[in-house]
Amino acid sequence: MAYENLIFEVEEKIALITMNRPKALNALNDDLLKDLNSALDDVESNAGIKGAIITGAGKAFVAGADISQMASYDPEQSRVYMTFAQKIFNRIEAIEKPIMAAVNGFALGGGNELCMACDFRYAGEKAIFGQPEVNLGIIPGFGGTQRLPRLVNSGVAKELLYSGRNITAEEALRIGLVSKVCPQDELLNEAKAIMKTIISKPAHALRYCKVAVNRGSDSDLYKALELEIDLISLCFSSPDQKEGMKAFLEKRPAQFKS
Ligand code: CO8
Repeated sequence: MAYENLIFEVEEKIALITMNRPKALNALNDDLLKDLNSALDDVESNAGIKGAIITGAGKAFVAGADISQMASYDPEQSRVYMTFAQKIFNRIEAIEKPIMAAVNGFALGGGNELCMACDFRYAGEKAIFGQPEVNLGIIPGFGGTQRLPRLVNSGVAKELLYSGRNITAEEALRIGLVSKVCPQDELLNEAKAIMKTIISKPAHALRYCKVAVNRGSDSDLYKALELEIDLISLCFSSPDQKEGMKAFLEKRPAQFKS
């Protein structure tokens, strides 16, 4: 499918979704959000796609919600816009395939919220992160008040949310917002390399890891541990579990089917 505001490519079972509205630094207007939603349909339904990378074209990953679109909104219009964006970001967490962000530049407001909805983040050296909403007289609406304190500690999150200050890739690494900072020109290669490693693992194991972490972190510890038991029990019904353990015992590489 062709998209107007993003580029969708599939290479070696990995979808590369490049947000591509560079004249507005990939700001998330309705059209770009609709394209992203359709791209996620592809990622979810195409059995040939095992994982996805979201990145941005030009100097931005995503510079936020589209300020020119929302500047004149009334409360009801802002609710519709936020609900749509939140549904899409929630889908990134719900799709049972690994989805990472390769943050190439500005990831501000909705851009930081988009990368936080992904499973994990790599940053280029030039990436800039922040939740500058207070500077506009609003608070984050695409998940920032909830996902940021779940990823970094609550005090660090509040300092960033209250001050609206931007941080560099190095600071993002220090606070645990990203797992790796890459040389700018190597960002995509490094993202593809880790995704290639990840998708070589059995699909059911990846799926259950994602479900266990995402659902478990929103529930009480003992319920979450029960969920972990249910999911690992299910692993024992998979031929790939039999193959993985047999291969270990036979001292040879596993040949996974999924
Ligand atoms: N929305 C719309 N247009 C944008 C945005 C944006 N978020 N960011 C940049 N642009 C546009 C600029 O207006 C400019 O357009 P033009 O060339 O027509 O004037 C073009 O992109 C290039 O931008 P700059 O000239 O500003 O580029 P610089 O390199 O000088 O600066 C910055 C880059 C620092 C990223 C700067 O553009 C900036 O600060 N952008 C805004 C960042 C921001 O505040 N983002 C948060 C938005 S709010 C949000 O995401 C909350 C979501 C939930 C709320 C929903 C409520 C309904």
